[in-house]
Amino acid sequence: MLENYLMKHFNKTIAECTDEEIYAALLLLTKEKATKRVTEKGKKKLYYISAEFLIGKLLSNNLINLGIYDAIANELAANGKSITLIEEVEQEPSLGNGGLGRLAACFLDSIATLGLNGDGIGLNYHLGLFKQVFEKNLQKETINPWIDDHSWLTKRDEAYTVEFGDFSIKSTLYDIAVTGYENRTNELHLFDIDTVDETIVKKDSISFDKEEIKKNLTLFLYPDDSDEAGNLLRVYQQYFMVSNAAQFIIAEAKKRGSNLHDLADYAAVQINDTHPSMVIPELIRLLEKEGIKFEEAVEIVTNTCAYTNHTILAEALEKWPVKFIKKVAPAIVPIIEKLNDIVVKKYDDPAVAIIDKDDRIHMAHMDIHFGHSVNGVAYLHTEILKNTELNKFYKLYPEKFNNKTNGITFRRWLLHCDHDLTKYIENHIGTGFKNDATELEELLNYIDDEKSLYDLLSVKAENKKILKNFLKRTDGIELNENSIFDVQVKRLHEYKRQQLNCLYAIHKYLEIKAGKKPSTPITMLFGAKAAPAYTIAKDIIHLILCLQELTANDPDVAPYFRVVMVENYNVTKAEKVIPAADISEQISLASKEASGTGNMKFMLNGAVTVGTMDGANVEIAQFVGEDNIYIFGEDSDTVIKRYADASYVSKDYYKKNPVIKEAVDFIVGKEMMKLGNKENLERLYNELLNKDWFMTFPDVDDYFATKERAYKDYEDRLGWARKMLVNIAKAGFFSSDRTIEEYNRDIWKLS
Ligand code: 26V
Repeated sequence: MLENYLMKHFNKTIAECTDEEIYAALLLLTKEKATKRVTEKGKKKLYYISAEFLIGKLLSNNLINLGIYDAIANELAANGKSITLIEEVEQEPSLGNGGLGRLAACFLDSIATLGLNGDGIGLNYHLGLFKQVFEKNLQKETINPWIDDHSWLTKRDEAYTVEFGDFSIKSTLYDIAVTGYENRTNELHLFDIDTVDETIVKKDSISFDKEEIKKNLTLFLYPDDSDEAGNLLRVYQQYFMVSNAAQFIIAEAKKRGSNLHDLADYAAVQINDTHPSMVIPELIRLLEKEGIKFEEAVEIVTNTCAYTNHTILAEALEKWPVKFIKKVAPAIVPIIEKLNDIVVKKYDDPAVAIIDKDDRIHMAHMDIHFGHSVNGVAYLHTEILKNTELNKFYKLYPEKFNNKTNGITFRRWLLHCDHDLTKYIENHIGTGFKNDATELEELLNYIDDEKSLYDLLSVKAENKKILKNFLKRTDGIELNENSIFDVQVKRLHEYKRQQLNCLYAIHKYLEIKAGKKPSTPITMLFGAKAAPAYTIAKDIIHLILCLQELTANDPDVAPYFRVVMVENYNVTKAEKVIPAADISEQISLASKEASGTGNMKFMLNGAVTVGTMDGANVEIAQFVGEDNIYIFGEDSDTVIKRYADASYVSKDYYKKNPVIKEAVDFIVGKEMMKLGNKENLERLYNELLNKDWFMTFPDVDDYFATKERAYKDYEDRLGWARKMLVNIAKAGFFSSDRTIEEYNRDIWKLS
């Protein structure tokens, strides 16, 4: 297939082409095949609006979804080429940050796979999220240009005008095809402007003039918001995204036959966290311009829009000062004020108002009052929203609240990233699980079959070797493939408690120095980016990197125990790390991780979770049963109570518990001071000792003991393989196909 294509278009054989040329040809071939599939169906269409789409590289995934991966891989191999090396030519799109953006990408895959008519809408950030490099054991941010001559972006003719307070600007639209698995093709629409100027970014940094909106509007995802100009830029980005979205949605609905009074029958809008919330007043504004009265426009928009909440952390819930919106999008200010008036007249409680006494607009409040659905992203998270964080709103609108436990696409997180495990599963239960993930349960028939269990261990061992070779090449890291791979990869945030894992690393290091050697060597692997202005998060990275250096260079310790951190953790690295993991660290402070989706990816790839009863870990625990997961720590009720009565004093734990004291003191001890910076290490030490806002210390004893238990159980290889098999078998519920079926059934109602 490929050879014919190359001959026809380039007059060359596969063997004559470079990997770059083959990549370019595959890109064209895939685009052609994708556009030949069904793209429209039904009158109603979903628009999933999101500031992030962490889509990862697309070549292999598209080949799989188009059903031609094996044919192409075999054809390449027969001509002396490797699909793996060709994959490496592709740049990973830098359009997302963490779970929220990756979830959006998994959802697009499932929407298309289920044959639903639904597109994504976002922004085409030229430099996206920063690229992380390590220098002197510190994170440094550099630019991450990802758009090259061979990108998946296709420029469209459509253009809209967005009116800001101080100027108006014409947008440009780029589309990326979203290929469903053996089904239709949808689109991801990314809006941009032609005047963006990458040269305004200072050399070797990510700093730029934040006030030059025409040049910087779509440069970066999450530009630094530590000052007013940075905050304003984020508002410019958000309004640009939703104004384009609203114009696009209305134009498409009209084309499909809507008279706009019936817009809710033609469009469903999902607001992914609060970044796109201004779509509500913007749609109302446009409907009014089309001659619809304000009251009716409000009703239409309410019936069209639905909101997903992804966090209970107060600092992450957006509240924009009215004066910002007055500057950026003055046309929607009177609309937001009228919406607030409706709320204030109806409900005599300032806590549920949209505009507060300090003149700040609570974006989530607007979504809840003027959307028809509010969902959390895991059972526990939704319960906390209903009973605590958003309780006042739940009392007003119990019918709007619903849970949609997150999911992941098995195309990327099993079929693409773990070929050997996929084959293993096919050999045991056939291929039906690819369309119905719950069929994975049939693997349980092999729970007592020793050969199957040993084969599963071999798959994992092979994946560990693949990761070893990969990290040697990309990061210069030398892994011991015979060690336990104990992995924590995710954004760096205090609530995720990488610092708790670090305290364990210190404890283990000291234990080995004192002569107590583990019977199986251990590798603790981290990957995480910290937001550029998040000081303590960067201090934690500093600590991890110092521990990496300490454990690598100590001959008493290195053979038994190593701390390792991969640089610039992204989707591409995740695809190699996750299949190789033995232990999945999901150790957030209970109540704080809305769901987590990494936890699901690890489980699906046969890693066993060490985690708290938080987010979707709760559901994972229910599915696999207590023998197949390592749960530790205080539960969410206890944590919520501790916050409510402000009873937690970290120093008390430090004083009472010698294990905690020893590990915490080590952070500022002489070994660390030799490797790291006094300022960073002391700041982190003081933070833990005097604040520890995410309550690390109360969970230390249980965490350490639980990890020891997991390491001991790992030695019983057959016993461990059983746990792996149960985790894989029970992962079916966490397919994003299931999640999307629920969104469609309860919220979107597409045919
Ligand atoms: C954002 C920020 C930005 C400012 C500093 C503090 C802070 C803390 C948290 C966040 C997270 C914003 C929303 C988000 O990314 N939530 C993630 O969504 C995932 C998909 O639903 C979910 O699996 C993760 O648990 C949740 O953290």
